[in-house]
Amino acid sequence: MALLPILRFPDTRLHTVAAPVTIFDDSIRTLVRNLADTMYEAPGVGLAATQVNVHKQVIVIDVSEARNDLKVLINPRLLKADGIQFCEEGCLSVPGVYEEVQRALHVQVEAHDADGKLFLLEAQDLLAVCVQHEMDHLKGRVFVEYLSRMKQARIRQRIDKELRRKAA
Ligand code: GNR
Ligand code: NI
Repeated sequence: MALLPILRFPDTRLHTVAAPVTIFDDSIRTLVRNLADTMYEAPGVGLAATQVNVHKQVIVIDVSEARNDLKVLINPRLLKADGIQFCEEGCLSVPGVYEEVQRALHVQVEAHDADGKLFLLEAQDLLAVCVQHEMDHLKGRVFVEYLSRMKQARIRQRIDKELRRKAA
């Protein structure tokens, strides 16, 4: 089992735009397995390759209670988004921060699985939130960027203070 280190906000590498996967080979399947191991170990309900400094369009998600429903989304494409929901989001790249974010209630996404097979995913509620949160990571976007300037400033202050405390 390989656990990968997760980049922490405000690391600028989190703003890198991920490239599409062009070849579905063993290296992609290994990346998917390592992402899943890292997500389950964290624990989190999703993880994007961007968060482990691999800038390819690869996402793993598991929102199931039993942690046995892994979804792998490679080169995801949003086909439809409708409705509105508010969810208290967290992010493994911004530990300790939980804030309400507005998202589409329902999304339809087309993606490839680890073997390169194209599939359609219809998602709502938490799964839809997670899909949108992870697809944002692939575009270099972190959920705190949706918050007010004031909330972002407070988060940065808190992180700076914590870093200074660790350095002291
Ligand atoms: O573990 C996670 N929980 C979560 C909760 C609400 C909305 C989104 C998420 S995703 C997050 C894991 C993560 O950082 N994925 O990028
Ligand atoms: Ni995240």
